[in-house]
Amino acid sequence: MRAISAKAALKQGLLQEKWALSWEESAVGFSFANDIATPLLDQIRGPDDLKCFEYDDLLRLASELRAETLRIVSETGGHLGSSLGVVELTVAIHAIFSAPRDTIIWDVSHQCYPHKILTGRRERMRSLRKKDGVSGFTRRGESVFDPFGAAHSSTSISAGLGFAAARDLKGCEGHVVCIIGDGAMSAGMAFEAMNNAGNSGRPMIVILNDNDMSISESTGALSQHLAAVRQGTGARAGNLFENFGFDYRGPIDGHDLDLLLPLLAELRDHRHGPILLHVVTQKGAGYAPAEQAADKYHGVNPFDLETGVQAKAAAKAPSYTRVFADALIEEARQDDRIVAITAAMAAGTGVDRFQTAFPDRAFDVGIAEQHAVTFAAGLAASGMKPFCAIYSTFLQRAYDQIVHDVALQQLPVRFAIDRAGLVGADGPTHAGAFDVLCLANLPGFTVMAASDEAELVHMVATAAAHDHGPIAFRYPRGEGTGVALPTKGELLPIGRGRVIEHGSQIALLSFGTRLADCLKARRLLALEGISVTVADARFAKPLDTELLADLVDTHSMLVTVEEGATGGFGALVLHHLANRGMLDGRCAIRTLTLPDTFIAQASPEDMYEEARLTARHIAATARNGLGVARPHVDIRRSARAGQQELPTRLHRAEDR
Ligand SMILES: Cc1ncc(C[n+]2csc(CCOP(=O)(O)OP(=O)(O)O)c2C)c(N)n1
Repeated sequence: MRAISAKAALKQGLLQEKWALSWEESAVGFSFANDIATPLLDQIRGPDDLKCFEYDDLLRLASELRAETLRIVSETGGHLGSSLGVVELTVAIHAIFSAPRDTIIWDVSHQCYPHKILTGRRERMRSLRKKDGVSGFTRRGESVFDPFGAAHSSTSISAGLGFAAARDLKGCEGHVVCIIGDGAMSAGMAFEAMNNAGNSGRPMIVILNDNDMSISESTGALSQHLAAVRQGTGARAGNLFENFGFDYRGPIDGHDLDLLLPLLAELRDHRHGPILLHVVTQKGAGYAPAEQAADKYHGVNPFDLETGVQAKAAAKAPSYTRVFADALIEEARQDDRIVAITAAMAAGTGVDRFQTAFPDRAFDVGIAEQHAVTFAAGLAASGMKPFCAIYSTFLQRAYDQIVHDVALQQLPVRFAIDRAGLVGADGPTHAGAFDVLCLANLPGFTVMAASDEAELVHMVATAAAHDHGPIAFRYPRGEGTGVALPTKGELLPIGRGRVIEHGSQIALLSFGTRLADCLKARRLLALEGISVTVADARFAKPLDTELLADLVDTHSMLVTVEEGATGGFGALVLHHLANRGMLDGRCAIRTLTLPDTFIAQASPEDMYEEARLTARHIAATARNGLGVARPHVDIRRSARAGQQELPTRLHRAEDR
């Protein structure tokens, strides 16, 4: 790595003129070297150190902070564009306010890297998003400077109002500052909070960081309104926020410390009710490859600082997301009632591909999962075939809409649940753990999980044809298994699983993509002479009761395996078997689920290792269980002879 001057960086198109100036002033040069000089940043042990800096020093500090953020994320990967956009804002906030006495809350908190660097975590930043490392989001357990954890959006104003109310009730001092993006501001929860905060009259500060970007471009009327305000062509934004009971300042350039510092000082001294400062920033600011990218480098892999090119392992198979999108496009060619809905995750869910094919039939409703679901319910009630493509973790926000608006009315909304299971570096806030137990316990819901990408194609077709109530199918983050893809999806018989491999002693019943690990476990057990059946349940609801009866009758041991929390597929299997008297002294049963903990960030492989859901763990569970299971007898024959004749043996508690 070499250090180059700002002029050279400018020439190479890595830097725009506006930023080159501050690089030049900072006298550190635009450096790609790992040992870049950061003399001012080196003096910062915590935010109080900023208080001794003069204005010029703060300007230089911002340059160093931007360089440091870039350098770290180029090595670790992570949320870059949003962090680059708030460098000056972060410096200004910590120069004016006194965290942790003042409460600083970052909405979503994917933009918190500069904040972490300034609040004593600089040395640990290379462990960002890694196992046992610094979280990519604010986390209460990580630092006193993170008073409130986040990762899902639009929570900051509600939480901030909670802090403000507690402060007032306890008779304490301290400012509450919430920084929220224009994307996050569009969600219902932010408006609910403003409605409450504006009426409360409690002093608190909301900084609206308006970069006119969500992950993709911002959508919706609020976004248009803010654009008009920025351009000075429409109503003052103040009207909107003032009508909610907030004082309003702005819009101002959020990269201009000259403007930011005095305004924040004014806000600090403003003690009369809530106030909103509207700052305009640029996502990816100060790094040309980010500024020019369509997604402004929202989330990046490690990348080459000189070129901006991200490291990417060659894909061995298409991603599940892509397979879903392409399968849906195929179905939509045959049926013009099919429409796709995303809540601000067009690229993440593949709805962007669908939108390219059918611009009028794709809806990006903004960060609004609740609305997305009820909007889909309205479409379904009108005879359309809505596919709501939402990550498992974000679907949590729309549970009442799923129950009340969809399930209760038995409306055929199709839920395409992406990122099911553990997701890796984003950690527990993004794990898709709870959708099965939430959905499969609702009357009339059909719930499927794809075991590979070919199955996903079939499930898209099955969902498209399913008009008798809500139906969901889940699939994980990342690449498929590489199986051949069918040219056309087949209709799966509802509530029917399939046996993949036949054996005689142990049955592994998988729901989802742990099927591959079950097959590996089968091979491991075969080495020990243990004969294993592997089945793919396909459905958690309705359960394939015939398959279950068959597996229980003909094996000494049944192990269910799923990438979800307890209370899901395995629990439904146990309920069914228990209530039919099929646990009474028959086959030993174990249910492998995610453990009853929130698993910390790590690679997906490490997370599954911790969850004890790998082939090795499946084999060990089966082997241990077989040790206590009674030897297999042909139970089916005995059962036919009369249940009372069956040997009684208590089902042992799970001993994982
Ligand atoms: C409830 C919820 N839905 C979706 C997301 C995924 N998401 C993460 S960041 C983001 C965009 C946020 O945009 P904005 O608030 O404007 O911040 P910016 O990245 O532009 O700084 C989205 C949709 C989320 N974090 N939470």
